[in-house]
Amino acid sequence: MFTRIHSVSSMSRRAGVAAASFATFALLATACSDSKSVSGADSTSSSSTSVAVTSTTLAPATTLAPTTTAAPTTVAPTLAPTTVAPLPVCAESTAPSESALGVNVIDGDWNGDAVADQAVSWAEDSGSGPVWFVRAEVNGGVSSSITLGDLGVGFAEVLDRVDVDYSLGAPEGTNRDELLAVVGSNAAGFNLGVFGVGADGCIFRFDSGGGVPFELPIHGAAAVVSGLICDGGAGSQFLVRLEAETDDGSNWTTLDTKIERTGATSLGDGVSIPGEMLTSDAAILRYSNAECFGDPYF
Ligand SMILES: [Ca+2]
Ligand SMILES: [Ca+2]
Repeated sequence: MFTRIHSVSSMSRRAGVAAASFATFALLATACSDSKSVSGADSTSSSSTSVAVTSTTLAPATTLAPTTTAAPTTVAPTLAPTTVAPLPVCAESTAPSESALGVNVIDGDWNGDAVADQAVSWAEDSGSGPVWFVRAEVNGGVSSSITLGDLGVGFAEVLDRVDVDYSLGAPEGTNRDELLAVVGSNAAGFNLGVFGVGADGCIFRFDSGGGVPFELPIHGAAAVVSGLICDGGAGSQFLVRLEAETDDGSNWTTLDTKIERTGATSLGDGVSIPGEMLTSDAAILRYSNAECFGDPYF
């Protein structure tokens, strides 16, 4: 076909050239048109591709090996430094020696913290006679003592815990046991003393108001007797001094006196209740002894 085109007239050739040019133009136009078409097709294709990508199922993500979780480190809370109150320094803190005599020990809660404490009484041989002591040992607190000294023919012996002022519902720590002890003798019996541990943590001996040591005689003479009981009721507890006397050995007049705490370290007489008894009344025996919710101490 190309050969046949070369064999026609120049007119034809021009026409052919024209045709060729036209064809070229047409081809260019077509190419241009194709370009637009391709361009449009590309847009469409691009759009289609976008949709295709969207619908493509993604390959599952690579499963990562689980990260080992480190156990949380427990950090102990930092405690605020505890301020420990220094233990009190008491006037005396004598302890029984290895050669102590007449040692006696009782339990009680002298500081009212519901933890049992101890008290001890004993004597030390001074070379000219025994010197007696009473000591309170507070668990978690201090141990302090009182020197009773030379008691002559008498002796000291802690007997029991008592309460001279128990009150139900009293502020915590204020219901403290007091301790009852023999602190000497009298012509017909023993003298009792009452001790306690004060707010300062040290032992003290109750006085009768003027610095004179408070003493309760337990006395069993023929016509005059005296004793002590612990009593209480309605959430209270206290000591009661019992006294009785007789003129004929058969009829007794009695006096029950409540002992009240009249100060931080003092005891005094409160209300008294008079009465009468016969020697044949079993209860008269209480008037010459001491007991606190149990068997008589003597
Ligand atoms: Ca205690
Ligand atoms: Ca008390």
